[in-house]
Amino acid sequence: MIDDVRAVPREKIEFYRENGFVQIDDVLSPAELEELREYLSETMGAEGGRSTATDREGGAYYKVLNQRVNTWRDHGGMARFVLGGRFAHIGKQLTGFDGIRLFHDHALYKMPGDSKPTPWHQDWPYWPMRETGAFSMWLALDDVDESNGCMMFVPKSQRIKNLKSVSLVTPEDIFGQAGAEAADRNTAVVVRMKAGSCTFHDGLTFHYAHANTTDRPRRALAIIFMADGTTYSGASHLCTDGLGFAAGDVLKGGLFPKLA
Ligand SMILES: O=C(O)CCC(=O)C(=O)O
Repeated sequence: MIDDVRAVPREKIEFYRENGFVQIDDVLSPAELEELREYLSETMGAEGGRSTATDREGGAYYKVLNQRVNTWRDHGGMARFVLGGRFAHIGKQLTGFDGIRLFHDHALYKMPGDSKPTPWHQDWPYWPMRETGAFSMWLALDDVDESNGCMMFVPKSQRIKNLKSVSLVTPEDIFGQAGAEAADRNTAVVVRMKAGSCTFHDGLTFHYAHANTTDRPRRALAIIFMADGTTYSGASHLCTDGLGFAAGDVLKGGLFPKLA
């Protein structure tokens, strides 16, 4: 397991709490990065299994993201990285939560060819949670910049609540929603990173990813974590449907393990 506990510098914690995102460099060693690339490639190429590919080649969503949810349920090597506590412990320090549970992971490839940007959105409105605070770790498996799908974040936009989810395929302008007036896209921070580095962002932080204009996939792994004690809202979601949760139940159990 990738489960060592790393101390996060105070200024990184303060930056996350103030701005709703932070960049953490070199969370994987070169050897770990190579190992994860191999597992990810095996997972993305596999048929069947317990993970879910959200679209097929040629589909509108696929042009935004070639995505596979819950790779850890398919591949022991992916589980080594996703369930290992390294990322969860960084998230625990950033958020200050008493405990951190896994919500899900997803492999996020931005494919070459007819690539579309990931439009500006917040993540939390897609998640079936009553409490805010859940967050994502987004790990670059390739060097990323504006040419192949690096992310941008609007600082302090995590303070904006009660917006509606936007479609990633036929994008609606989130900045035009009532309640979003305080978010200014002109303040967005472009986050270029080396492979093996990552960002953490709050589920409410406005973010965007550029289209991939190169001739190779942009590979990323994102892991979504939530505070221990987060409760189910009752909304439908791929990761909770059919599991018997009632609105108000704590999200826990074997598919949502406590990792930190
Ligand atoms: O990888 C991308 O293009 C977007 C990722 C994203 O929106 C997220 O991880 O929340």
